[in-house]
Formats: sequence, structure tokens, C-alpha cells
Amino acid sequence: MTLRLILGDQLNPNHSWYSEKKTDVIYTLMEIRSETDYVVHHIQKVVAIFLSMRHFASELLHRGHRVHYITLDDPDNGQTFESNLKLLINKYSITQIEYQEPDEYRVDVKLANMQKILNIPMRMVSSEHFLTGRNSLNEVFSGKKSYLLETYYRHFRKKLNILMDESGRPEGGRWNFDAENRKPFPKNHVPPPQIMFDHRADDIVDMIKRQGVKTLGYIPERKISYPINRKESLKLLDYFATYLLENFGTFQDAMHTQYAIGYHSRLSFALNVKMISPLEVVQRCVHEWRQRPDKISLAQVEGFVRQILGWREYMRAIYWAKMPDYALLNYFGHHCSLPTWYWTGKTQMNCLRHAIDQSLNMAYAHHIQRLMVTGNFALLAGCNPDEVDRWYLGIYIDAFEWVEITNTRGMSQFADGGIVGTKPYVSTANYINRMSNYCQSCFYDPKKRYGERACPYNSLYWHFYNRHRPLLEKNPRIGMMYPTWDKTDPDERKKILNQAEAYLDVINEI
Ligand code: FAD
Ligand code: DLZ
Ligand code: SF4
Repeated sequence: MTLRLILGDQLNPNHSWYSEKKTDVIYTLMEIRSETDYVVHHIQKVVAIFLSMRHFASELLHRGHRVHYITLDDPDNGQTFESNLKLLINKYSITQIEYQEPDEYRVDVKLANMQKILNIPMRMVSSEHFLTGRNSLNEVFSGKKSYLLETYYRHFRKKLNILMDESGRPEGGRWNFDAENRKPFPKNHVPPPQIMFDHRADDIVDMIKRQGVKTLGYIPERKISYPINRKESLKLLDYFATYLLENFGTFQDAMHTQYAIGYHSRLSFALNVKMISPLEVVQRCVHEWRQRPDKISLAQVEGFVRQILGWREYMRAIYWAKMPDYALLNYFGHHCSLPTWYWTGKTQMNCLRHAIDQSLNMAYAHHIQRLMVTGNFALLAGCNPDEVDRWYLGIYIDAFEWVEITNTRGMSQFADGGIVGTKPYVSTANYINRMSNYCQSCFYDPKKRYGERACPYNSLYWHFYNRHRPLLEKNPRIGMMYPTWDKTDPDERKKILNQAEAYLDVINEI
């Protein structure tokens, strides 16, 4: 008898495991405290994962497979993979266990060590999801010290023949269309509505509360608006390709108080729990572009493919090449606590209030909100990357460590000293003001660096550069920052730094 363990983010119904019905194979999925409690998750994330797991189990049963599903409140639930596997080994006289490669280092190590503990053969197979292997950083950069996303992306565009012409050149003769993308919404621009699914989840919410699982955020009307199965994931993809792709790149970085999601796909949850594959997402979008080149420009589709085939795979490659040490990196030695309003949204800074409120209500914020609003502030304020990581790993519906930590500790906090990014992503109010309408209704003044109601980003920005001069001065991408600062009138500099110190002193109240 073989027991096959399916983790909560391995809900791929097209996995080759399921191509044959076998009476000597039992599949198991388990809702367990070791997974609900390793970080405080958003309530919607736990509910969406349980709903999707339950749906997946009933689909497997329906397809004629044998399934043992353990709910969180099952009296026999030992609440860890190990204790439940022990129970199932005895119950079904199991002689071997199989599992798909876990995406998280913690779980990977745990399962790799379990064979000895359980004294039973255990075999790991591919999850058949990603376009590249765990070892792909080495494949592309063998012997090199720096790992440019662009090099990685081009390598796999060529290798997988995506958006390449017949003579092996990138379609349109260019690899990168960023210059044409990334505009703010014009005045009165209204993006199309988003598809919101409607999964009422009273039973699961009650169970989670009864069992005392600590969660964060809210679940308005106890509903999940994300896809919870493959059919819905495909519907979301189809909607994105039909209505949103045509403006994806152009407004990728735009932020707005009313149109929070803009032209983003909201596919990250479906992708990360593997209900759909990156290849089909990419192929669907490339197909849509080929069908309607008059409506969808290459810049839009290239911008999107870059996120999936580039960033998503690249982050995973960095994760497997650099863990476990990566989780300890703190290049700037930052140690302050995250402001308390990261858990309430109660700040007078309009950009942060919006991004945080939205995250608490929807378990979602788009990339630029994460990078240039919440991440930018945490870095400028000198917050401890451990805390920043825990916040991002908890709050987003799509947060799994392999893609969260590389984005947070790496891209956003530069705590890896430049493995992922070539310079820290920090900005003054200038950038936020250009890309959003947040500043228009803010208590603070985006133009002021000090004095009454001066935007905190402005002084904290210079405080950041000033305090980290020894680490950043030689970075070629930072270029003119320090000469500009040095040319600023000394009195002006003092006022800016004093303003930043004053804000840091009362950070929970600004
Ligand atoms: P879209 O904008 O529609 O993009 C399409 C897809 O591209 C996404 O679904 C995602 O799969 C992929 N993608 C885009 N950008 C990235 C990226 N930088 N890294 C990896 N994949 C990317 N993404 C996660 O999936 N999980 C996380 O825990 C996560 N944490 C983040 C933390 C920080 C600080 C930052 C700056 C980014 C983080 N991201 C994370 C990346 C990105 O913000 C999300 O993938 C994206 O916002 C999800 O929304 P969407 O599906 O609408 O994306
Ligand atoms: C995130 C999560 C949560 C909240 N709960 C469960 C669970 O109860 N059972 C489970 O199998 N998986 C869960 N997950 C997803 C796992 O944390 C994820 O599969 C691992 O981190 C590997 O990526
Ligand atoms: Fe954010 Fe500053 Fe703009 Fe207010 S003024 S919204 S705090 S950037």
C-alpha cells in the first residue's frame, strides 16, 4: 500500500499521479496546526487554502481515487505531518510514502528527515508545476557571482521558445518594453471590473475560530473571492486575457484609491497552490496576443510573461540556491519593530492606510503597493527584516515562503545585500505621487521635506541614505545620490535629518 501526501499548495489535478486509478494507493490531505501556526496568516488565506484542499479531495474521490482527508477538528488529527502519517501507516498498513517536492525549505527538510523517523521508504517526485528546476540558478549562472533577472529570463525565453521568432530572436526585436509601460491612470480612467468569486465559508471560519487558530485581517461577509479550484482559476485567466491583458503593462505600476487592483490578474493564489500552471498562463496570454495584435501590443504581453517566466521562476531559483542562510540576512542591520499600524491601517499616511486597509480586507495588494508603499516605508524606517518577512508571509493570500522571502528580504528590503536587486527600492513621495492619486487626499504634503505635515517618506529617504553611506556610496546604480546630498545646504540637511528622527521617535502615531 502506498500513501501519497498532498500538501495544501499542491492542488494540481493534472499531476501524473492521478492519471491512473489504483486501489493500492491512498491520497491524503491534512489541515494541521503546524501549517496554520508557523506564522500568523490572514484569515482569508487559511480559509481559501482549506476550501481549495477540500474541493480538491472531493474531486479526487469523484474521479475514483481513494482519499483520506483530515480536517482541523478531526479528533484523531495529530496536527503535524509526522503524527498523522504515523496514524495512516497503521490504519492502512502502508509500506511506502510518496510526496511531491515541497516548495518550502522548512517542509522539505522535515519530510526528507521523516523516512528515518517513520522507518518507511519515502520517495519525492516532481510537482510538475514549474518551468525551471530548483537548481536553475546554477544552470544559468554557473561560476558567476551575480545573478541578473534579465539574463535568467532571456535564457529561459530561448530555451522554452516563448515569444521568440523563427530565427531565434525575441519577437518584435526587443527583450524589454518597460520604457513603454508603467504609467499612472489618466484622469477619469476606469479599469474594467474584476471577477470576484463568491464562496461563503461559515463552517470553516467557525471551525478555525473554535480551534483557536490565531489569524490576522478580515473576511468580509465570510466570503472568499479568489478561485478555489481549477475551473475557476481558468475562468480568472480567461477574463484576464480577454479584458485586462491589453493594458497590463501600461498600468502595471499605477495605484489608485478607488481602483486598487487595476489591470492585475489576481492569479497568484491559483498559481501558487498549483491549480493552474505557469506554462498554460503564459501560453494563454501569448495566444490572446496573437489573436488580437491590433488590440494587445507586444509590450503588454511581454510585460506579463516577464513576471511569470522571469520573476516567479527566478525567485524560486534564488530561494533554493540560497536557503537556509538567506532567511538570516540583514545587510543594513535593521532592528526596529514594524509600526503597529501595519496591523490596523490606522495611520495618517494615505498611501499606507490604503495599501494596508486593502491588504487586511482582501489579503491582496499589487506589486507596487507591496514594493513602493509598505516595503519602501519599512526599509526607510529601518525595520527588522524578520518582522517584515513575517508580515508579508502572513498577510497575502499568495504568500508562500519561496516567493515571499525573496521578494521581501531580497527585492524589497535589500537585506541580501544585492543578490536579487542591484539597488534598494526606496523613494520619496515623488514616486508615489506620480504613480497614484494617494497624495491628493493625504494629511501630509508630498512636496515638503520638513516642517509641519511634511511627508515622512521625504525625510526618511535621506535619513536612510545618510545612515547607510558606507554600504551604499560605492553602488554604481545609486550614482548621483551622495553628490546631490553633499551639495544640499548643511542647514537644510540638518532639518531633513531632524525631521526624520522626529518621525522615527513617534512612528506608531504618524
Ligand atoms: P500580476 O501583477 O497580475 O502578475 C502576474 C503573476 O506574475 C503573479 O500572479 C505572480 O505569479 C507573478 N509575479 C509578478 N511579480 C512577481 C514577483 N516579483 N515575484 C514572483 N512572481 C511574480 N508574490 C507571490 O506570489 N507571493 C508572495 O508572497 C509575494 N510577496 C511579495 C512581497 C513583496 C514585498 C513584494 C514586493 C512582492 C511580492 N510578491 C509575491 C510578488 C507580486 O507582488 C505578486 O506576485 C503579485 O502582486 C500578485 O498579484 P497578481 O496575481 O495580481 O499579479
Ligand atoms: C499555508 C497552509 C496552511 C495555512 N495550512 C495548511 C494545512 O493545514 N495543510 C497543508 O497541507 N498545507 C497548509 N498550508 C500550505 C503549506 O504551508 C505549504 O504546503 C508548505 O509551506 C509547503 O510550501
Ligand atoms: Fe504617502 Fe506622503 Fe503621498 Fe501622503 S504625501 S500619500 S504619506 S507619499
